Amino acid sequence: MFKNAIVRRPGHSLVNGITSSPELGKPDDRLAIKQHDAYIEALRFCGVEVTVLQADERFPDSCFVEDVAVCTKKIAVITNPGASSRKGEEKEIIEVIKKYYNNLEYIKKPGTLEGGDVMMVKNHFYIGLSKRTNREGAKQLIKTLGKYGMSGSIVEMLKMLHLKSGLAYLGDNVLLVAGEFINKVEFKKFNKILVDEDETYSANCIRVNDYVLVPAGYPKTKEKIEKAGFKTIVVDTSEYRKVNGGLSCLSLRF
Ligand code: CIR
Repeated sequence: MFKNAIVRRPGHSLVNGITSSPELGKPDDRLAIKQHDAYIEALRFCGVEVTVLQADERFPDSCFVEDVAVCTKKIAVITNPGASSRKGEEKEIIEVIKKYYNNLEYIKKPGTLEGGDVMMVKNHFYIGLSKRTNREGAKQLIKTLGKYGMSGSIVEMLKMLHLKSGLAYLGDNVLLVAGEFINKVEFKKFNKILVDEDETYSANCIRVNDYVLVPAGYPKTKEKIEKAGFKTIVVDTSEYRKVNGGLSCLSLRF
């Protein structure tokens, strides 16, 4: 069960967010705000208390708060983002995280890690080695988790931006999985829902209590999730997709 979520409002500078898909165009910042409102509403509908932080125009990608902390049952780990334009975002989350956690740990240089590369399955955390998260960062996280009776393991990856760009743990041993992760041995034990190639973006769903939030525009994935027995809520993230962001990136949930 998640009781809390933290989100940060998108700023006008979202148009300058990092993207590997410039062909999708720049985000419309007004529409992005409307979509953010709907996202918050969906989280609240799922029974989560949402803390809404003000936009921080200095950091175009700062609405993607998932990347700056890893929130577990026992501790929160403040990350060290691997993208140079995102360094410093992590400092801006500390104060609010301290309201919820007595124990804070930190990923330190030369380690880098972004929360989008960390997938929690109960007390185990899968950590993707992406362009943002290096082996040193992953090792630091595994060591820290170990101190608190939790565990972590490394997942090699090649193509996706973040681990959770292609994976979502939906609970009850069900894993939503796309692209390069479909045949990975480390995910063999899960009951997998395979995301069609033309809907890859929709692998970034989130289970929030009794619902799975699914991005708008991916009917095949939505149907598969519903067939597996989950209730869904559709949230439009079209403007965030333009800067490689999605449903998981937009909140910290704990
Ligand atoms: C970035 O490249 O850092 C942002 N434009 C998107 C971050 C998406 N976050 C995530 O997948 N957890």
